[in-house]
Amino acid sequence: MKNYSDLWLGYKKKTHNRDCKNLNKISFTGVDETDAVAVNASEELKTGLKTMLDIEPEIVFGTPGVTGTVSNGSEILDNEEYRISLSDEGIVVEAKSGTGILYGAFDILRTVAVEKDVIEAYGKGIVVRPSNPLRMLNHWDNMNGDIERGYSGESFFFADNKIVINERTRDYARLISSVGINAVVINNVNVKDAASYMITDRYYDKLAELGEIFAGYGIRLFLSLNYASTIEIGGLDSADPLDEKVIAWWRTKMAEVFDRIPTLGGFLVKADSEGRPGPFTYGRTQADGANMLADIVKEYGGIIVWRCFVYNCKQDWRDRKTDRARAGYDNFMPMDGEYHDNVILQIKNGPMDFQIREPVSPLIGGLKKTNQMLEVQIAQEYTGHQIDVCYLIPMFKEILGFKTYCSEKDDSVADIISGKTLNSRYSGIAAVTNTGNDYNWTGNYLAGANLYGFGRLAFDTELTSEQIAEEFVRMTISDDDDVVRDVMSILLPSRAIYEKYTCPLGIGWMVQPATHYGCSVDGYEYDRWGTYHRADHLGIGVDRTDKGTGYALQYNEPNASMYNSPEKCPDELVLFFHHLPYTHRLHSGKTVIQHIYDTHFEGYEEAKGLAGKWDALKGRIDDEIYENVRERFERQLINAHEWCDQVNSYFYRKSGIPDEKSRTIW
Ligand code: GCV
Repeated sequence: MKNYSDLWLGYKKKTHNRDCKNLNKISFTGVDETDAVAVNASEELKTGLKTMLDIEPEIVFGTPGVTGTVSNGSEILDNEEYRISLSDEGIVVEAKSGTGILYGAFDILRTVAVEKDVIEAYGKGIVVRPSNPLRMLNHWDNMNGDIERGYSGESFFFADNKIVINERTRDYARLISSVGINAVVINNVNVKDAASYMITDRYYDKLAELGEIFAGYGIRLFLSLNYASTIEIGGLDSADPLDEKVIAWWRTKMAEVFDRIPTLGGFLVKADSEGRPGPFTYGRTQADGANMLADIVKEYGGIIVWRCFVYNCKQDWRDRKTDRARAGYDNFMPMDGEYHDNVILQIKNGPMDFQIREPVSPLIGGLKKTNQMLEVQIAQEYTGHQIDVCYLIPMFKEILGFKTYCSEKDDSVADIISGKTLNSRYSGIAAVTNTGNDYNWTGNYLAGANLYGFGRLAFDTELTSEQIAEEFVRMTISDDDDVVRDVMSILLPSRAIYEKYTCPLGIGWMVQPATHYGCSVDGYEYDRWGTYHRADHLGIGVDRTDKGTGYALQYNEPNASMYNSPEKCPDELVLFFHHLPYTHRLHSGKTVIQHIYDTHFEGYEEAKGLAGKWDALKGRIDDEIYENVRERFERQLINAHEWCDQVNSYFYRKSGIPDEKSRTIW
């Protein structure tokens, strides 16, 4: 008996497509039986179709290299593209690689699982090409089994400083490849202690085994790297990227690493960030550090994903000049064009840190000659800890759709990370993941929608939040149309509701510093992290205009002018960019203070509405799922209630302005 859920690979009995003769014979064209990924695709199809429809398909492997797919740019995408068409007697899946075939197989299984008609879906033939070359999950798993910002149990990769490989490992690979993930970083970006020894004999065999399992599902294994490994494990006294001894050490080390872990894709590096070592110590730039490693791993086909989360985390709260929001741009823009072609800069979606609302980082669309990757977070660090329901796909859609004005056309974030805008060699999207060894993988069962949705969206940025939510519900909870409608009506507004009862108008933070869950309006106000709301008795917000920190000017025009002006700035971000009186009137017609009161009262009421909708599902869905989410809603309501009352009371006490509607404020 498995101690974990199959999630969307649960393959329940289906009624539609039972008489579809084409499902009896599925031909794979472009690969043969020697391709391990295609063999896994065939197994998956057999299991899925047998369980869902009681069909035992004949799988016919074709000849390698006869595919008609054409190359148009990215080698990764060429290999992952697939075509599905109907033949007289069956279905043909065509691709250049086993991975393309596997994605085609999962496409068919999804069509059946959501009860779509196979003939209709493939009758005219489809060609599917992923939107982004790299679609990555970043685990923040520590080798002792803890997960930094993990809300769903312990790591399933590590326990007691050992690597764990079991049935769950393969099923994890199946789950994430089924939604199109093709890269996974298994360890925390904060590489310390045992994790520094990941690139030593202690772990090579297990990593090689893990890499093989992932490779069988078209996924490349990546590791987070301790930038100061030369000191930490190499016995040198420096990690200066220009020091010959350091370079020589890495050369030898990387030769060994890629020899022992042949499937390795490369490394993720957090340097000069929150106490982690980096090139700044030696007066070198981020480009010096990234390029040194990239040049060495290049001969093994490796890439260096280098994080841009570099800022001063020891700020004095009295200092109004230093602005953490500026830091990414200030530290990385000056070297645009200097990063080598197997370096990718991984940029958090906002300039601060995964708040419920932030502007898009100006680095994205600022950098014009550098490979870029967007980093989002599905681990709900600031968005409810997988206790509160917060379906994040609508937020990711907004980010992807953001127009950066970096070029005359194809200038959205989605365009840039797809590689189209800058013709980048490598690009894509990564999510800090939300999984752990809980039975349902993600703590709150509904948080599974973020894992599912991230993968689907990374693969196809055109999908809508609604489409993704519907697929998730149909494949994991129920096919019943009423249930699907009801669960979707919980997921879809949940991010907006979470935003309403937490921090207003883009200001962010106001959380308990120790956990990042629960309200504490001044929790970060007098701390060193550069995260302030600057509220006084007259107003609130951070002046990031040309008269303040100047952050707004880091954007391309017309975004810079829009954000720089309190009149033009969108309401939802107005306190991120401006310090405004409580009486300032928003575009909505409300004053800032009335907006705060209204959204908090509404947010709490709406959260109760979501919980009520969930209650009404009792008996209509699996009891275990029902109870799991019900219990979390209970906690969410306590949380939302606290946020509502604390925020409203705080600002009433600061401003002295009463609520127009005379509701209870403490
Ligand atoms: C992995 C935030 C989190 C840290 C995290 C860091 C990062 O500061 O609170 O836990 O560290 O971001 O993204 O590196």
